[in-house]
Amino acid sequence: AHMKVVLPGSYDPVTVGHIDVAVRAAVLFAEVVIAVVHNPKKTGFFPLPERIALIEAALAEHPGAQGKNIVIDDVPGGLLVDYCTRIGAVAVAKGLRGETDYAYELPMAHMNRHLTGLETVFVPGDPALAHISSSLIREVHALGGDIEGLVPSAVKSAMDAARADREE
Ligand code: COD
Repeated sequence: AHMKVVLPGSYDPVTVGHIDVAVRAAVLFAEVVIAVVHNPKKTGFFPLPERIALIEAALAEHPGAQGKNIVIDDVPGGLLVDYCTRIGAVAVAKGLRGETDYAYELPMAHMNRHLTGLETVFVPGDPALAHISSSLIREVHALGGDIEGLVPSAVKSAMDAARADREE
């Protein structure tokens, strides 16, 4: 069977931590769907189409992603489990940076299994990348800190351009 896994997130913006987890998941599953979830309550930093374009650029520039079956899709709203049913995914995969991620993710894993029987697979992230989150990237960048190496180069360029626009 062609086992498909969904890697959901906000990806605002995508980081090298996200890409590392996607590449690991691609070793386990025939297809990895990076699913950009639209949260109507959040006005994100990047609009959805740009988040998707930046993930595409990130995959193109990451040597480990070459030849792997990693695709990108958007989840327009509604329950993640319903999206997974619609596309025929067997599981959701979540990257874990540490205990805090686990504590946050476990109830969601239980709830998703309660709702439709959808399973969750936890993928331990690279400990060298455990300090990287989209929210800290946005904060450090906004305050003038260096995010080189923490995000794909396309993301750094796009964030620098967004800041230059704001300062104009
Ligand atoms: N190393 C390892 N893993 C990482 C790293 C890193 N450096 N950085 C991020 N990750 C993992 C996170 O642990 C997370 O699992 C994933 O990457 C995505 O992270 P974000 O920050 O882009 O996305 P979130 O946390 O905002 O995404 C939350 C969801 C959108 C997945 C969640 O809210 C959801 O499923 N919403 C859909 C609506 C729904 O069904 N709700 C009910 C859920 S029970």
